[in-house]
Amino acid sequence: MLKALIVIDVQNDFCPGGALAVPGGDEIVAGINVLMDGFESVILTQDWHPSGHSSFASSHSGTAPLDLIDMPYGPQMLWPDHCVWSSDGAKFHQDLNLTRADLIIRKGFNSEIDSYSAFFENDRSTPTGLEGYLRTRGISDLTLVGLATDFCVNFSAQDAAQLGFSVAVQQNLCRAIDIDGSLNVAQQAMRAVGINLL
Ligand code: VGL
Ligand code: ZN
Repeated sequence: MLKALIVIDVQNDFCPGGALAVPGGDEIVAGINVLMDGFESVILTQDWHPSGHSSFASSHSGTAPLDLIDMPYGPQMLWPDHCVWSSDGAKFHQDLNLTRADLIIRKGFNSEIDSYSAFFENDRSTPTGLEGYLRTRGISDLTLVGLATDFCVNFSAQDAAQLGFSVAVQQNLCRAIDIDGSLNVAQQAMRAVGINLL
């Protein structure tokens, strides 16, 4: 039984000063680096959007960040432009230890579909390939940390649990966007599918 640490989206745009800054996003970096030592495998995710991505409010006339729009796959929250391919904002926080990463998985690169989860895009059916990577390596236990607790960590953790992985979220090494109680909703949903909230 192999254990992996999955570090979600610890990128400049989600840290203070970034385009979609999560409060305290930079505070978790040192603790994540220390936690890496306890895992056989470390996997990083990187939100990675082409410019003009359909999740950006700037791509739709008459909309603002945090508006909800109807996409072919369902409702989608709009965001400021963030984590655009090769921008500084898309880079990992400069203090994050990249050396231990076995795999860096990028998501959200499909212009027409956002991807909060590290497993499936927001149409809930297009796979990123992470499930196959984990299964073929015999990794069954996942601990998730990173940004943001209520979006990408939440969606990734729920998908992992639904796929049958044993999942924990180490909350002190996560930070939330928390829009209209979204953190509380996410915590309830994660508990309901058997995720261990540490
Ligand atoms: C995220 C909104 C848009 C996240 C990514 O990493 O939680 N949130 N893109
Ligand atoms: Zn994004």
